[in-house]
Amino acid sequence: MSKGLYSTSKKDFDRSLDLKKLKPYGDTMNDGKVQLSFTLPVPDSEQAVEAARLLALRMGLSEPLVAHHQALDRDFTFFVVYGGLTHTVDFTQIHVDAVDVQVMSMAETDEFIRRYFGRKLRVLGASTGTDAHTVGIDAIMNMKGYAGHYGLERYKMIEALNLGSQVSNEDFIRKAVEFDADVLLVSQTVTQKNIHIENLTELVELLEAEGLRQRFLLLIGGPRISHELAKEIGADAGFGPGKFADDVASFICEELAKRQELHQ
Ligand code: B12
Repeated sequence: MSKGLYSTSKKDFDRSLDLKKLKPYGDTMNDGKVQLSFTLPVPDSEQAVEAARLLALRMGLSEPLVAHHQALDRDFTFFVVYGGLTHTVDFTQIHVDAVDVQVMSMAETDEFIRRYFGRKLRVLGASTGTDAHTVGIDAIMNMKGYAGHYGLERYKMIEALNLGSQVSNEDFIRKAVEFDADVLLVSQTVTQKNIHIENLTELVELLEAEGLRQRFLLLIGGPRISHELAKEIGADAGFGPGKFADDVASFICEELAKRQELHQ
């Protein structure tokens, strides 16, 4: 009996979901509840709390509640605000240009490369420009991998070389030629003032100027890199959080195989 009751209430609950007017879910459908955090460059005070509440109202939160405020130092205050978002999005109209690939296991990938290319694929990676963040590129390349996904260095049919961080575009290209890379992996984490876009654009321009752009499959990644942005910049694909070595290796196989077929 309790099972029947549960399914009836679940049905009612689901019926109030309107994908054309999608809102965040807190603890009831369509309540729009969100929590956000930010810092204001003013001392912690009642006036600062009211400023945070007013800003949340202007962002479209109904009944904003400043759940937490804390002085970071004399002149800065951190806030956590809770409220109901009044805005909605039409989920049915959202189309995203995403990497669409059948993800293979490491063994399947090795077998694919052996059968299809008959040699190891060479993959060169780095975090370039002034970027000192190495964890992202390591996650994709390191032998031990990340979050249960082995990195490219562990694949028998991939020769992976990770140059680390703060590699200049010029050095990266020089090494790519010397290593005779098939694939270039570039990680960009710092996005302040669009520095990642400038640095990646420079890389693409340098490759083009040297007539090398088509020689390499160029994949970029990082916390604010989407496939769409990567394509706009002139790379072949982009990978953000939640993507691992197996996604990258599968894409490499599919794309290089496609290119090989075109040239046969
Ligand atoms: C650790 C860290 C550092 C360490 C880095 C140490 C190291 N060896 O990497 C240190 C202390 C050096 C550092 C320095 C700085 N940092 Co920092 N750092 C972080 C932190 C805490 C974690 C980043 C991380 O390791 N993520 C984990 C990895 C696994 O995630 P990921 O990079 O997204 O990678 C995944 C995907 O994106 C993808 N991927 C990534 N790269 C690639 C590449 C390819 C080819 C592919 C296919 C996929 C792929 O695969 C990965 C797995 O899914 C973040 C905050 C945070 N919590 O995220 C700030 C953060 C990234 N840092 C930030 C900043 C501002 C800085 C500094 C500028 C601070 C300063 N004022 O000095 C400096 C910059 C130094 C420099 N010259 O680059 C900001 C960036 C903000 C922005 N929008 O630019 C962040 C977001 C912190 C913040 N909230 O302000 N940082």
